[in-house]
Amino acid sequence: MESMNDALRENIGYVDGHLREYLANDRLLLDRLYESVNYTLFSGGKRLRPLFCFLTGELFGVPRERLVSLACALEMIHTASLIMDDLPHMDGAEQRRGQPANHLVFGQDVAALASIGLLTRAYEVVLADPQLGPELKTAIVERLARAVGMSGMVGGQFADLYFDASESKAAALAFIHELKTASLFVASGVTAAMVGLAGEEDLAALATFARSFGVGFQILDDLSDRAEDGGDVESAANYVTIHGPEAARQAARDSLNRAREALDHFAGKNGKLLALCRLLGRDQWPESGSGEGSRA
Ligand code: GRG
Repeated sequence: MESMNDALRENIGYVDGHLREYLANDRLLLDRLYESVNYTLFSGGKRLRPLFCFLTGELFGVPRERLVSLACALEMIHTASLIMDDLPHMDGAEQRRGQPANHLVFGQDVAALASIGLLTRAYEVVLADPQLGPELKTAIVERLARAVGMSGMVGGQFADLYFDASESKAAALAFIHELKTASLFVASGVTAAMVGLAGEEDLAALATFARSFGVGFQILDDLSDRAEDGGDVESAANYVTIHGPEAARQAARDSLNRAREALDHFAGKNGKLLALCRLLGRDQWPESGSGEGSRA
């Protein structure tokens, strides 16, 4: 477990170095826009989607240097979504990672532009990457756009905002989690595998893995939000508020176990991704006796 923690830390430094290059401001008049972008981009994110991308690439022998633009693009998309999610007409959050939300520091107008600017820069850096051929780049950007748009994060956010908790809760929640959160993990894995010229079966196994990982991750995130506010803050409908923390913990466990089962397809080279699943779920069940590949 320690080694995955070390990998996480090392990964943050590696990704941050490249993100700084991609987000360097060379226009005098845009200082405040870049400040807003960089304020949230460098406020302590775990860089999980880049790591997910790199670890998936390793399955296909792709060195992370070849995945840098893609990994940074994924983090830019993620950050853009957080800035937008915090805006008053969305989640209306006042804090992000223990600091005032972007719009409270820079104003809603600048925060909205920072979000769209980052999202657009994500596509730009992939398309400008000389390491990736034109067909591959186009396919990657198409896959990223699908994960972000109406059939991905935007659709999931919409469903989350207008979700009627009294109607078919289980199906609606699963739909929201898959679109809002899991779709970017699926894209992180699938696009890295595309760089590794993965075949259809591998891509399908990866998508199954990443979808379950992402759903489990979202439920754990809702659980940790509840732990932080002690259950006092009236929060939006989610797995925890609807089904309670015990059922939520079980659902997260089930999801992460499904993710680990999907990794059986990559037996022999799936150790790091399995370790990432364990790291994610370690507060939810004891680590003792869980060898590589074992189920909680
Ligand atoms: C892409 C601009 C854009 C919009 C898409 C606003 C929106 C539409 C979607 C919001 C999706 C959202 C906020 C999902 C929550 C995902 C989640 C669990 C985030 C927390 O991820 P961590 O823990 O965060 O990886 P850190 O802080 O480590 O980066």
